[in-house]
Amino acid sequence: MKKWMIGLLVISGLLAGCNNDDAKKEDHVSNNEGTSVEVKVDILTPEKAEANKEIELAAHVTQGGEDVDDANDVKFEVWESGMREDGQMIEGKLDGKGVYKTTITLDHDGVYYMFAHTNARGLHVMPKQKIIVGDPDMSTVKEESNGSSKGMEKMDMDDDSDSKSHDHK
Ligand SMILES: [Cu+2]
Repeated sequence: MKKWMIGLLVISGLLAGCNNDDAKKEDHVSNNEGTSVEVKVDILTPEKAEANKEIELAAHVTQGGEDVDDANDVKFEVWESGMREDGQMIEGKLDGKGVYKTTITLDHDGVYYMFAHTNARGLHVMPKQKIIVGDPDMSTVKEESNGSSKGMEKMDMDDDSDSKSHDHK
C-alpha cells in the first residue's frame, strides 16, 4: 500500500519535471492547444470626471501579458445609473499597444456605468466601471438594477457566436 503510494509520488514528480521543461520550451511559441489564453481588459477611464468635458474612454486589451492590437471590436457602453436603455454605445479605435479609445461628453452630473465590450481572439470580455461625473445628488440617483447580465461577463464565442452573445445594438 505504502510502496504503491510512494511509487505514484515518484511518477508524478517525474511528470511534473517533464511538464516544467515543456513549459519553458513553449514559452516563446504562443501555444494554443484548444484552451484559449485568457484575454484581459483593463479599463483606463477615470472613475471621476466632470460634466460637459470630454471624457476619455479607454481600455487596454492583453492576452498572456501581450498587447492585443487585433481585437475585433471594443465597444464602450455608457449609461446613467438605472437608465441603461438610454445609454450610448461607442466603438473604440485602436490607439496602439493594445489600447482602444474613444471619448464621450456627459452633459450633467450623475453616476454612470460603463462596459467595455471587447471581442478579441474568439472571446468576449466586458469589464464594468463606475464613473462619477461631477457631484451628483446621491438621493436622486437611481439604483443600478443588478439583474440578468451576471455571468455574461465572459463568454466563449467559439461554441455559438451569434445566438448566445448579448445584444450590442
Ligand atoms: Cu459585452
